Amino acid sequence: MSDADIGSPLDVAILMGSKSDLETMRPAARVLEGLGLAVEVRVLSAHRTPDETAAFVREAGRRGVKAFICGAGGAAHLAGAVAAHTTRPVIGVPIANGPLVGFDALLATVQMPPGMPVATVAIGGAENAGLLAAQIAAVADAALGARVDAERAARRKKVLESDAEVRAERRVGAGGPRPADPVAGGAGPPEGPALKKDRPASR
Ligand code: C2R
Repeated sequence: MSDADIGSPLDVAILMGSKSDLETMRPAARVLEGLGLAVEVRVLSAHRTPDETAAFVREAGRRGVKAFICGAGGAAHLAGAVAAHTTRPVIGVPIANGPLVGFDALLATVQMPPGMPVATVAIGGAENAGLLAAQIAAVADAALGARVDAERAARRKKVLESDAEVRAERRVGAGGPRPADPVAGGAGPPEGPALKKDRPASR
């Protein structure tokens, strides 16, 4: 095969079983592109397009893909089927879809047989899937690692800013910290009932 057949370099491939999964999966692409990774997003189904799925996994391998992210709902076999065609890391995103709102997809994605690992994130957890893929790619890329660290630091800063805002708002609203308010640094709530372990054992 010539270089021309190999295609453009690819860091992370994002697959989903249906276009109906797209809104749930968008955060994975957003996070990865924000970190400067080359991403390709495809609608490919282990059930509906098995041959095209397998062909894409092989092509992505030739293009240097570092991780696959696979989102699917219901009988979610996409991540497992992709894992069957590659030893690159596969991250599964169970999609909430249909009467079982993702519980079916969660079990189908997470319960892989030994020898075929799929790292499964939360139902609808595309953002974490993107971050995890970036962290995987960063193991061999110090510059990317620095960007991943900066992203984590930005999230920490945001939480601390929120904390400062809430504390300031409570100070303004209440005219200062109330003595019994644990959030504002007061004495905390009155003692509750004795813990179970302190009670005499029932017969
Ligand atoms: P439609 O909305 O197209 O009917 O799809 C998709 O991921 C989607 O959440 C309904 C749901 O079927 C899922 N699907 C799979 C697979 N292919 C499609 N679980 C697969 O190969 O695992």
